[in-house]
Amino acid sequence: MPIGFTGTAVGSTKVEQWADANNVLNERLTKAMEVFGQGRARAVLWHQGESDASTPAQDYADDLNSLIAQSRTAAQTDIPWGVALVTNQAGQQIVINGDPLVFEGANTDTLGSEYRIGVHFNESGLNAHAALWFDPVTGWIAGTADPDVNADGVIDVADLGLVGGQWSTPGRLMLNADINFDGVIDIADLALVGGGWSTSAGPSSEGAASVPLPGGLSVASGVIVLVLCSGRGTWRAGGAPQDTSN
Ligand SMILES: [Ca+2]
Ligand SMILES: [Ca+2]
Repeated sequence: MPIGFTGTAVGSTKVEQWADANNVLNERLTKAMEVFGQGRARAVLWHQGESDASTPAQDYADDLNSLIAQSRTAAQTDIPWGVALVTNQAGQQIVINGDPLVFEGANTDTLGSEYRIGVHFNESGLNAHAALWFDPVTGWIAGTADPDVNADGVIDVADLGLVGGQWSTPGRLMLNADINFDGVIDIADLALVGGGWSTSAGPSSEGAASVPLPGGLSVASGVIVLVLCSGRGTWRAGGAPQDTSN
């Protein structure tokens, strides 16, 4: 599955600013959803919290839940979110635990001073941050394995044909039949088609199925929107909230 990334982050920002529908930050995210169109943005990765070190956890969660709801309205689908654990971990955990379409992202509070210049990540820190996202994102993708390869809303002989046609290969760019994302099309992918036979496709293909391409093909690829903000103030390992007000 080809995936692109686009960044919408702004440093030194608070979650309440992002949640405010009249704030330009809010518009940055919702506009990105609208630009890519229904179902084409497949996830939002959220790394923010250093500027909310002193924000009560429930307030943080309320604002982030509000932003997530607004993003889904703009995306016209229940877009999944990956929420990083950074500084205000209590607030982030409320959101992660309360929404089945939110998965736990990178825990960057584990990155110590050797990865930072003050509160900000140095080059090693940025690389380590990216690496910390790898397992959560690949785990989420694997968990959303969708045997409706051609995204037409039904799992049938057409999907079986795509698996057979790409057998023992890594798959092709469009209509890739590597359903479980393990790098090869084999019996495991076939089993996923069989297991979902003649059922409606799951929610992960909604939207993708409605994106027509020349020749009547549709595409199950998409874009991941990044909101990976740097912080203002201080950072402390373990994520215990602390006052960062100026
Ligand atoms: Ca299908
Ligand atoms: Ca496979």
